[in-house]
Amino acid sequence: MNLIDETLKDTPKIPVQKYTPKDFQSDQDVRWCPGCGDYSILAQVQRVLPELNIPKHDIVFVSGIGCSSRFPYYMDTYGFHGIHGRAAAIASGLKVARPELSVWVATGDGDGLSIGGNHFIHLCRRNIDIKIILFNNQIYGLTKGQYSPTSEFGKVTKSSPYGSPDHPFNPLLVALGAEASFVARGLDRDPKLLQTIIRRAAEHKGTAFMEMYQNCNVFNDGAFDLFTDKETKDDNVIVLENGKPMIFGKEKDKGLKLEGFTPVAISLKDGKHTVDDLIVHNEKNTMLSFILARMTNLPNLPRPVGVLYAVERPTYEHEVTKQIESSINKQGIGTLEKLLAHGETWIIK
Ligand SMILES: Cc1ncc(C[n+]2csc(CCOP(=O)(O)OP(=O)(O)O)c2C)c(N)n1
Ligand code: SF4
Repeated sequence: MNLIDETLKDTPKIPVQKYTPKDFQSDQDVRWCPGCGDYSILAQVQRVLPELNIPKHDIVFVSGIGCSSRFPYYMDTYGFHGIHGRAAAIASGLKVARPELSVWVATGDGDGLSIGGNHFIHLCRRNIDIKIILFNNQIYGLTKGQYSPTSEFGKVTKSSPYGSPDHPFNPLLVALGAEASFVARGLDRDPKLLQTIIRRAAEHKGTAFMEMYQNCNVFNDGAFDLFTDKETKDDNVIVLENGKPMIFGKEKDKGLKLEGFTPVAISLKDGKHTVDDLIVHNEKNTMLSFILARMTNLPNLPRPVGVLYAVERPTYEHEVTKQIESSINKQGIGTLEKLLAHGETWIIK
């Protein structure tokens, strides 16, 4: 017994024509502020999707509420603009009911980690095959500049005029702690890196979490300049590549080594170190992924970007479908009446 509607099986899986990025642009005016980092992320998603050869009618973008959550309007695919914080819940229901769809979540740091934090961790834990793009601008954009769960300690905003007294969430650590099977970080001003991450996430079977640093040039301008500006980027960012030693710096003259569990930045020109001393990136190493994610909060270390972690494990929808199919094979298709009258029942007199 197959749970997927038999009629859907006839839906052609191969697009009739080869798509181009333009095919994924909707007829809606994009209403983000000029210069907003959201544009770049949208453009890279539209660039990568044609490569995936998934028919447009099998793709769904689900969002909550926020500037970034306007994303589904701008994609010429199916979409669902949900309610604040509930994109993960809506997308989970959709993917479990229709496992053949390619389901994506577009969410903000407020939407996904504050009001939606609980749904987010359970989506990661269950490993439902959903791609999550978290637009992290470290601020509430749509509601005009209140501090968010990723805003830094001491941040002065409209809702924290004397500085935020909150310790911020580290989205990568939250996702890893909830056991997401794919965890990556991208930068809005690095289109190539974004494309690599989006492509890898799309190919991953399981919950793929992508934190995207996104500049809100109206309410939190320059939050990530150190990591995106041409002048400072190379010395402050380390681009992770699986199987490669961790080298960074404008002149590729710096590296990362481990002293116990502590990552340390070293010079490759000091005569004391060679490439052999450096950490070799391994996307399947759980401990290493935590060490890399934790570097976000440590001073004097470059910010890791790229794919931190990618492992295969069974998806929730696969397990659920298997269980239902095996029950139906054993017991036949049930009815609501049979279910209500089954097992322990009482007659109240
Ligand atoms: C239940 C509920 N609470 C609060 C709001 C107000 N609200 C709308 S968007 C938003 C935060 C958006 O920030 P973020 O998710 O970081 O997205 P951004 O706008 O920065 O892309 C809030 C608090 C709401 N719409 N619904
Ligand atoms: S308020 Fe900020 S996040 Fe929202 S559209 Fe404008 S620049 Fe982008």
